[in-house]
Amino acid sequence: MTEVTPAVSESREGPVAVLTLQSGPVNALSAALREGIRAAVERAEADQAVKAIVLIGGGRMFSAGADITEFGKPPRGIVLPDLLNRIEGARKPVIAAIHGNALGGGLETALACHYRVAVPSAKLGLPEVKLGLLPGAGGTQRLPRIVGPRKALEVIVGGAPIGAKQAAAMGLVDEIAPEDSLRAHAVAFAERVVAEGRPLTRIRDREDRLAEGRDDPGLFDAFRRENARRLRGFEAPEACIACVQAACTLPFDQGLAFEREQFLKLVSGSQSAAQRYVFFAERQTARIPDVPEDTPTRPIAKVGVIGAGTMGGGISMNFLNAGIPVTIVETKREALDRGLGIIRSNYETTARKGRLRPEDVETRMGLLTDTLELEALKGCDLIIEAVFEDMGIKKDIFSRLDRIAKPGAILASNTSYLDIDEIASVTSRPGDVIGMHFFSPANVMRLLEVVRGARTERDVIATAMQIGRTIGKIPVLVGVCHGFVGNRMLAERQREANRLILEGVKPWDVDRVIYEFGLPMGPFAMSDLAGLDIGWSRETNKSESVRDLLCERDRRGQKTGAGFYDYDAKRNAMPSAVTEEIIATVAERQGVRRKAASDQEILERCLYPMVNEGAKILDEGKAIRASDIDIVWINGYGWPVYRGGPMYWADSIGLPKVLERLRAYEAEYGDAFKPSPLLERLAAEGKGFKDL
Ligand code: 3H9
Repeated sequence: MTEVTPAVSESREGPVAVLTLQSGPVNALSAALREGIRAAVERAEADQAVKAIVLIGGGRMFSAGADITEFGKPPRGIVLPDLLNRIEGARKPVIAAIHGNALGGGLETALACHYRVAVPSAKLGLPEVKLGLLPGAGGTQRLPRIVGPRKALEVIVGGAPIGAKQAAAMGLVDEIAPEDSLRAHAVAFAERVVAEGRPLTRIRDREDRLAEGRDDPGLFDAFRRENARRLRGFEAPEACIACVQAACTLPFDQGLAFEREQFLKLVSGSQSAAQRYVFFAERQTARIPDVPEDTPTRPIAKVGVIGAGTMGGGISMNFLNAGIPVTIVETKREALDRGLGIIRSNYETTARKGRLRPEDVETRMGLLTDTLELEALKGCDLIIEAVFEDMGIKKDIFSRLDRIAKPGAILASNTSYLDIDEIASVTSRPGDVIGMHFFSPANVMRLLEVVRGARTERDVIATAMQIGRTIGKIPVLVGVCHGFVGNRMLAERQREANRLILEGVKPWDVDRVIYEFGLPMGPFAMSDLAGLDIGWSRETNKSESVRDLLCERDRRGQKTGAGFYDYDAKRNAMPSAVTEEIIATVAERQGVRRKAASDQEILERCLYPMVNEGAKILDEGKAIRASDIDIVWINGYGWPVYRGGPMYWADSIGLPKVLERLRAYEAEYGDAFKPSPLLERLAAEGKGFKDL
């Protein structure tokens, strides 16, 4: 007989039954845990000697909520809403004792209790919206009854957790317990409730805080308007808002029923499936088959950054934000001063917006040393080169670094395209060389492509991945190839977008289709933002492409007030007749046949080659798994998370269909659309990238 560890352990402290949740690393509310709680609560209720019940989490936290792996499977055991109604209806006071996290169903469980105590470091939140869901166990009905609908909207639609002290200020937590004695404090609290004969406060019975929403029903539409841009394309936020609104208009039980109906709709929909996939995919990126989790890492106490331009400055800020000192090197004083000025003004802007304390601006700037001497990097544990994309310059820097850097220092390049192995070849320590490709703006974008060279040591890889996480990035390991994963796939889209406009599709129509699909902007708006003259110069100009001709006319993108689009003083983009004329000229010179394309064709021709390239990347082993590619696109390029990334999206369409369209375009346009052997094979076997 196998022994089953009970999901809930029961103990007694005088008249108080203490029920400790013990289920995996995060106390996810699986069927076993739900049943365990129900049984333990019922036993405690039936026991005459028990006067109050404390629910507390064993291990790291109270609970991270519903077990996400159960969604999409047939329901087992008591459902969470019923369990929580059962707890709320208990005839003895139930007290939630919270440490670590109380998230989603975890917080909903606490809300069903009659009282809540928490340690100061605890985090409380309803992050369901990030999984394409809504709090489906009473959260949308109970939270507004305790904090008011306005705050409830922020917490539920925002999805960000709040600290225990803030939660106490909102009335969500009744008492703050000392950090190291939660259990004893919660038991004492329970004893006091019993001794004083305090009532069983059931949130369901509270109406007072709902007045805010009843007196001002316009607040919901105002919230919708204020957040429209951020929430574009997502289904869950609107459902969350509708539920909070329902809390103000319907009796509690009807509100619960409405919430349940909305939850079931979302949980069976495609957006939540994609967002749940992304949740696990993000965690997968840390798993590298030949670099196990216990691989030793090198300590990183001091970082050097070469180049104080936009990238170098942004990269430095990440480390300063994490309290790691940075030495930043430039070749010219003016460039260095300009770079430092931008870093400072970025911090000051953040402080003005109230997102950074003014004294922290100085603390962070105080961690930054500026210098014109590369030798100053000799004490650094990690040196990141972020200079112009030129192999000659990079090789020169790395051969000098080889002489300067201390033994064991990690030498990283922020190159977006160049061959890390060639860069490493000029050093006597190629095992210490790695790519760390940040995305612009480097202090904001969460993606970090960690580029593994042929000879990069495993502990160097482990260290780069770990330091990436320390500075708040999502590091994804990729292999050496032109443009790595992200830019290599982007190049496919860019090429096809350019072909489309030569055929007569307007750039703004290509951009519109991509934007409506859910990306933040289309290829031409993106080019204008980045600057059309990256890698272009008047001297080497061949006047062959649309870009060449735009640059010749000084239409170099947003910064010059014109590029593919015309821009007004507020940088609003407007279609441009000049661009249309330039495109027509180039198309005629190149003899491109003009033809119309439907929105569907625009979408397929821009995105299917990316998927195809992703398949080649997998086939060549340049990405470990398809979901890593999805994480690159979501976090580096703003691929809509509710579509799960390009590879997941292709799976959801069905690879046979993608293959069929690629073949059709191949017949018309040639090799650019030639399906990759991997895609052919998976389609033939009726499989998807998810099955690799
Ligand atoms: C919900 O509650 C719906 C209800 O309203 C309605 C129901 C009717 N389930 O992240 P970590 C796994 S929806 C299953 O590395 P950390 C995770 O995959 C839920 N598994 O730890 C990982 O597994 P592995 C709303 C989960 O310390 C391991 O646990 N709640 C769940 O960096 C450790 O996780 C949320 O959205 C889960 N709920 O971060 C919260 N949570 O070791 C989701 C985690 O195999 N969770 N796992 O890779 C989190 O945000 C973070 O896990 C947390 C801890 C901040 C709690």
